Formats: sequence, structure tokens, C-alpha cells
Amino acid sequence: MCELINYKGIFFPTLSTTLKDLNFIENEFQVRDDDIFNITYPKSGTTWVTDIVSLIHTNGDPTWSKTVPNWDRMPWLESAYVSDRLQNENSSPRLITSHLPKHLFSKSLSHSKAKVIYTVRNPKDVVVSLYYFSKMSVFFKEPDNFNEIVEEFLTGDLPYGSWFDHIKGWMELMGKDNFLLNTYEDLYEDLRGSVIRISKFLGKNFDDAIIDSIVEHATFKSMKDNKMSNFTLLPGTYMDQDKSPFMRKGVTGDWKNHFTVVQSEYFDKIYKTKMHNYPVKFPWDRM
Ligand code: PPS
Repeated sequence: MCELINYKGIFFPTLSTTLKDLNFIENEFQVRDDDIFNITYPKSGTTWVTDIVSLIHTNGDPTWSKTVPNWDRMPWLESAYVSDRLQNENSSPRLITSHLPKHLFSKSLSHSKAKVIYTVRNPKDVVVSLYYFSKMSVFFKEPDNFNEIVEEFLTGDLPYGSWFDHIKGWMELMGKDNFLLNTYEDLYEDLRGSVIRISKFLGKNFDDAIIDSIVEHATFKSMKDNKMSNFTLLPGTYMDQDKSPFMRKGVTGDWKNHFTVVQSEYFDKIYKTKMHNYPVKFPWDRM
């Protein structure tokens, strides 16, 4: 795995970002009212939402999604040099992705009307997805075993920090007109309904043909086959897709195939403690 840097107590992969970028983003980057943000904790549906938003942006025409890599269509704000480049970007709206926790995000967001789509996923499925990602990418340390990554996830000892802090930080925006809570589970259960909801949030009332096209090109199969979405354009030194494909399974509930009963009960116990009295209920809380 690559080296990590520590910014205000949170670790980030050096291959993705620099301290200069993180400091610039937090303190100087100017969010614009027409910006559209795709915010997630890693492995929660980031690339899925990037493709959906890209297709919404082009009114359902897949040409852009099939010719330009996702990291150029909706770049990660914290990637090296990206915030600098975006600061001088003239086109509008700017489509921007980020894994940053809220407390390290651009302060200028607080007084802007920029739209934020915040996507969350069953944390147990996030752990499983992370486990395979850590085997194939240089951005996360490969654990010795599954138990180790469960422990790291629960303590927040991972790049981008604690899942619990990420959720609680961004969910402070819940209820604001410019914030949309989206879940991986909703995307999975009802992709069409989710596409309509996200389109409306972005001010687009599409006819059925456009919605059909967005859905068709945002399915797991379409994205897995699209080299602009599946990261096969990255060198194997960054992501070795022979070890595990980036577009791995694309399902909900895969945690049941990986957690032992003991691990699952332990996870639930810590989850309940950390989320005690939390006012919002997520799809996995109801199961
Ligand atoms: S990253 O590295 O943080 O940007 O990863 P992220 O995109 O957030 O999450 C990757 C997981 O999302 C799954 N994925 C999808 N599932 C269903 N349908 C579609 N279209 C889709 N696109 C991406 C991807 O397969 C990863 O989940 P797992 O469970 O590992 O398969």
C-alpha cells in the first residue's frame, strides 16, 4: 500500500492527495451555488452516483460517460491539484466528488446553495467491499484477515477516518433544501425511482425515455463493462483487477457471506453504542 499522510488526525493516501490540497480545500476553496457534490464514505456507491449524475447532466446521452473517465467527469475534490484546477474552472455546474468528512470539507459550503448528494450504505457491506478493495488497490492496507478490517472500521483507524463520524457530520445537513440523502440500498432496490429522485433534486423533470436511458447505462452490468467507469484504465500498480475487480458484486447484504455470527453480534453492539439515540433510521436499521 502507499504511504499515508495525517491531516488533523485523519489519514489519507499520499497517492490520492497532499497536505497542501487538504488545507486549500478546507480553508480557501470557494464552493459555488451551482456546484453539485457527490459525497460518500469510501465503498458506499460513489462511482454509481458519478455515473447517474453524469447521465443526468447529459440528459440521458451516454456518450460522455463512455468516452471520459469518471475521475474527469466528476473529479475527487481532494485528489492532488484538482481543487486548484476546479477553482479556475469556468464551466457550470461543476460536478465534484469527495470522500472528505464534513469537518474537513470547504468551510465555504456553509453559506452556499450548492447541492449535496450524500450516499450511504449498510456499514457491514462497506466493510466487505473495503476488504476486497484493500487487496486490489494501493490506497488501503490489506489486513491479515477479515477480523482485522472489522476492528479497524469500528475504531475508525482507516484512511478517511471513522464511518460513524462521517455519517454524523454530513447528516447535520439533513433537512436542508440543498441536501439529498441517498442510500445504496435504495439505488439497488429501485434504481429507476432513485434516478427520478436525484434528477428532480438536480432540477430536471425528464420524460420516460430519458429516465430509461439513464437507468440502462447505470446498471451494474453496464458500468462493469464501461472502461470509463470500472477503473481498468488505471495501471495495475494502483488497482490490480486480477486480484479483485473494482466492480466486484454490486449487491446488498453480501456481509452475510463474510461475517461470522460472533463478528456480526460484536459489530451490532458497537454500532448500537455509537448510534445510540441517533434520530435518523437507515434501511439497515429497519432490518
Ligand atoms: S470508491 O473506491 O470509494 O470510489 O468505491 P465506491 O464506488 O464508493 O463503491 C464501490 C462499490 O459500489 C459497487 N457499485 C455498484 N453496485 C451496483 N450497481 C452499480 N451500478 C455499481 N457501481 C458500483 C461496486 O461493485 C462496489 O461494491 P462491491 O460490494 O465491492 O461490489
